[in-house]
Amino acid sequence: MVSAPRVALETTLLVHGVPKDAALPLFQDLSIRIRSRGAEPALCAVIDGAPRVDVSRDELEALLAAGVPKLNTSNLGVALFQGGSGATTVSTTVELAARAGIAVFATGGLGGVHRGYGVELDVSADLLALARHPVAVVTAGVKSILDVVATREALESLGVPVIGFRTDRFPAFLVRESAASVDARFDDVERLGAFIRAELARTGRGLVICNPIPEAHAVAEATFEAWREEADRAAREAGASGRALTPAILGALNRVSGGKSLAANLALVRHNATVAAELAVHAAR
Ligand code: PSU
Ligand code: MN
Repeated sequence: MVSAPRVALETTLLVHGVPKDAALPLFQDLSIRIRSRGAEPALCAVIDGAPRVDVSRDELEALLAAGVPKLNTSNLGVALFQGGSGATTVSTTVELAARAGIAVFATGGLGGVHRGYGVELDVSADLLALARHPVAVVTAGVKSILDVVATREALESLGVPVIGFRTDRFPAFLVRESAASVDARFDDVERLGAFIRAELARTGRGLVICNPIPEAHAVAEATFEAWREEADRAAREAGASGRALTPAILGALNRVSGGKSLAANLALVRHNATVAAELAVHAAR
């Protein structure tokens, strides 16, 4: 019997991106959705120095209890070498997934260029990793706590194809559209799956599949902007920087929005998992 195509999932989103009590139910929910479309979830992490793409529910529970660090491209190798454990971001999930032969990965929103570059430089390792590893990342665009237009430009500079699934606009996480556009639009899941297969084989590099947040859960841009400004201020006043900045802003956003940003975040991740599973099935044919 031929095994089902796998859909990679990341652990940073679960361990650092949502409140602790939301993580296990979210993982269960994503797993059910992925299986319902004929694929297998492949949760990625580093556990006791081993790169893993088959993390179980119990192992995730242990990672949550231990409060493991975030691993991006720069600290992955040290964790592996020293026998440590950690949660993979988009950057390290694509690395582990590619090595395991997994073609499709579902996340929430990509990391990218933080606001205020020019004053300070904070660019996510996610961007370069996409240009290096042959995995298609299904995302609701770029986290709109970032500079969305600058991030879109950076993807262009890195030569990463940015595909809109049923959209012409580059989505911005909880907001359905941004000022930026995509390289091409696909409306048919079978055709996009075939493109993913062809493009990964052709280049050996990654691509971004933009799947906007479902209309029913989307947040109006002005509303989001008001939340974001307050959350950004709170995170910076609390002294968050470097790897801690993104989780701090997401946590503050949840408080400032009275839980609405979290509900929207969960909705878009679920939607991405469903679409990713369908694409994985078609990409494998
Ligand atoms: N998208 C979400 N929630 C998250 C993240 C993305 O909806 O928590 C995580 C991903 O793991 C992404 C990381 O790779 O944030 C980016 O962090 P940084 O900006 O430090 O590279
Ligand atoms: Mn950063």
